[in-house]
Amino acid sequence: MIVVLAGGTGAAKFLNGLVQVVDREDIYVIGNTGDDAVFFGLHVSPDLDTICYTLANEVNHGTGWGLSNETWNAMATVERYGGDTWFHLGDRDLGTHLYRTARLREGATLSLVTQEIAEAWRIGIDLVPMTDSPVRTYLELLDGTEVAFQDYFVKLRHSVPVTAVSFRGASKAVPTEGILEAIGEAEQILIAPSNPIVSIGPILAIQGIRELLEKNRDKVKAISPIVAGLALKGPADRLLRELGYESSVVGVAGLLADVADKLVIDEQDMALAKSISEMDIKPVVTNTIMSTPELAKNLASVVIDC
Ligand code: FO1
Repeated sequence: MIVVLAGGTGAAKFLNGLVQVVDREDIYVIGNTGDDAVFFGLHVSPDLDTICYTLANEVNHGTGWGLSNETWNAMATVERYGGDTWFHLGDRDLGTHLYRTARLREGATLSLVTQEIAEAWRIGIDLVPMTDSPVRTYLELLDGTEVAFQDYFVKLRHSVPVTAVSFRGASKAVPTEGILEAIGEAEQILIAPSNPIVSIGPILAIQGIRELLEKNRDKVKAISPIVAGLALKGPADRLLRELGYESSVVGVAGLLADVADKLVIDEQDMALAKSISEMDIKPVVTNTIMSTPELAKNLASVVIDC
């Protein structure tokens, strides 16, 4: 079994490559829920939904999140009333949040509801939230205020400097049932090319997960989401710098060296391979830009075989 720690769009693209080289039933994805938020009373799990929609080939390719062939009539009505519409929930996507919220209210766990949603989309992999407990990523801004992840990422367009990141609830959260066993049994554990601070960080903050990865470090391979010092999408490069890390594959290696034996980096970062190997993590150099499903497949096969 291949266990994958995954955030949002970058992880989803990588998984779309992985399912072309590994049988879907052998893939077990631990998804970040620190981005989760409630809008209009509805529980939204963006990273879980992005993975689900992408593997169902139903994701909106323009944005990398939400559903294709979307309409925005419900939001237009909210707009008419002057309601908050900065977080865009399409009419098709709303169905997911209506169902998830109703099931949670009936007492179902997030992991059970996620399994029902994944099965309904026939994605064929195990998609498991990192915990069934509430964990929320907060970012502290220069003026000392703390904002929830979506307020930072969408409302503020992640255009504000960050001084600290915290995962509220993580210290009390236990891993979803089955996660620790899956990590223990896995032939390989992959850390997807997601933001190491706000997408992978929350997963590693759940009791027992980081420790178990350290114990199984020889099976862990990470793919850098940073190429030539930049994030391909989102604020990973700025967050690294703002939180005192180098915005480079060396910075990513510093963050993940305790839990990963290998770090897959792009050819553009070939010159940094030596510095990485001096950090006790083995560099694997290949093309990591997944601009087509074919390239995602190539990356996945390099990762599996290295
Ligand atoms: N990202 C945006 O930049 N703007 C949005 O309006 C937005 C809405 C949205 C709705 C559902 C969903 O599953 C994801 C959505 N995202 C949106 C992406 C979301 O912010 C994710 O957390 C990021 O992709 C980071 O993983």
